[in-house]
Amino acid sequence: MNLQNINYVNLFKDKLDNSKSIALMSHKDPDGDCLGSLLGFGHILQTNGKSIKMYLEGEIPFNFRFLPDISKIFNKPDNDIHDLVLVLDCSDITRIGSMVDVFNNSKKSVCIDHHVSNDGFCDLDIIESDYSSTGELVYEICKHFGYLIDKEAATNIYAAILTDTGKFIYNNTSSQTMRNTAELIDKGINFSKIAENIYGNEDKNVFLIKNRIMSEVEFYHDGKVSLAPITKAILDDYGVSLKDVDGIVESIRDIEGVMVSCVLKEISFKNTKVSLRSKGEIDVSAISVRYNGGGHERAAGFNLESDINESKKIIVEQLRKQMED
Ligand SMILES: [Mn+2]
Repeated sequence: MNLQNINYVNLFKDKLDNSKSIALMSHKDPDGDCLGSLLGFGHILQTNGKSIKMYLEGEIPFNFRFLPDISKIFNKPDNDIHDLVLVLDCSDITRIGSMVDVFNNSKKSVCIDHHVSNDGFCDLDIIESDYSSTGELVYEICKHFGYLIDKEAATNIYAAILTDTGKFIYNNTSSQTMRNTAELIDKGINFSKIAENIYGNEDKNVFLIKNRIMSEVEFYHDGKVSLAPITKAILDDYGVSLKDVDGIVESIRDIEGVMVSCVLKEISFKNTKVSLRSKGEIDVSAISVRYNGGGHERAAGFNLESDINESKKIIVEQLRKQMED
């Protein structure tokens, strides 16, 4: 247990103990941590005698539909009034989308999150940015409360940690993450099956378009920059949507000699989304702040009010300047 601020965690326990009905929600466009922390916490509370209801806006990605309790998630807001709402893995309230109605109808709110940028929008905000994932934070809190954590809950928590640590390789993976993960394995989870479900189920057209885009990767500045544009035309060719095509910017970063990778996504005629990844020597957030974007040294993103070809010129030039500094 290394939760820095044990006081507020105990305040949280009082709120839980004094609540009969609890709503849980996480962010729209769900990912592994969003789903794993939501389902894991929901399951633990239910196992420990609480009445809960889970809410989430947006379609559940195909590869996460194996998660225990997934069918118990409500994807539309309702008029139910809850004593307490728990918001997981959301750095600001806009992330819950239309579930804001359920949030507003709840008597008390608690946020549990690991994003540094969290703006503290609940009555009690438990924000611990040292944690690999919201799932891991939820796990430690529940352990601290002495809640029973069974195999189904552990499966969900494991999925959260696995995905938010990039399969335990990002530097948010701590030795404590590994100890927590070992405890989850001891609860009997089938960790290789979990990984197979999440990572071994890519849609065929998504697989094909990614390979096509990567085969046309462009290199600049003596091979120090790799760049891949994703146009609307190519998405139409393969019948996939932009949100399905992720991971390319990481793949083209992992090439020998490349210091920064860039993916350009054509949102509309004068709107291009830029994603940058760095191996660490070049600070890509220095570029994104110039365009009102966010991120950190190794991963940053922003939008340009230019078409995709113009955006390419701007980025290649910005990266040249950044490398000369
Ligand atoms: Mn997360």
